[in-house]
Parts: sequence; C-alpha cells; structure tokens
Amino acid sequence: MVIPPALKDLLASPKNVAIFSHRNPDGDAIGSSLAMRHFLDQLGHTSHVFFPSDYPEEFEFLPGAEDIQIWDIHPEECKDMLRKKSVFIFLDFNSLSRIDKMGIS
Ligand SMILES: [Mn+2]
Repeated sequence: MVIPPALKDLLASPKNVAIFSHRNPDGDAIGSSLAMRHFLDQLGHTSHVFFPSDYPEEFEFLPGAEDIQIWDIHPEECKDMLRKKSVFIFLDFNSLSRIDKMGIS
C-alpha cells in the first residue's frame, strides 16, 4: 500500500483515531471502515468506527463489527469518545451531509 507522505507524517506517532462513514451504512462503508481500523491498530494506533445509524445484521460477522459505535443508539457515549480523538477519517462519502446528526452535535 502507498501511504501519502502527509498521512505518513501524521501517523508517525500513536494517534487516537475516529473513522466515520455514512448513514445507513452499506457493505462498502462497513468494510472500508473496519479495514481502516484494523490497519491503524496494526500500526499501533487506537481507533474506533462511528456510524450515524445502525448497520444491517448481515454484516455482524465481520471482525470488529461488534465494536462499531452507533450515534442513533448511544449519542452521549459517542460524544465522550470523540472528544478524545485527534485524527478524523471519513470513508465512503459522496456528500458530507450523509454524516447526519453527528455533524451538528
Ligand atoms: Mn456506501
């Protein structure tokens, strides 16, 4: 994998990372978010995946799916966790409005 220099610099020391994807997450949102989480964790970072709304049951088997944070279900817990994050990664967005309520809180 080729990592852009600016991203490589950012991730040169351990970071606490939030990974976001869109409301009504589909397979590409879930797969890309969890893959990014596992990649970052392997590099020694701490990361969590945040979705505005829940994902379909058919994706529960994916490694790490049980640890995805759902804003609609636990907004206060999401806020507490997000306050500690210093790097924010957005995956599978064609419009930032799809972040829904997470964007205005
Ligand atoms: Mn998608």
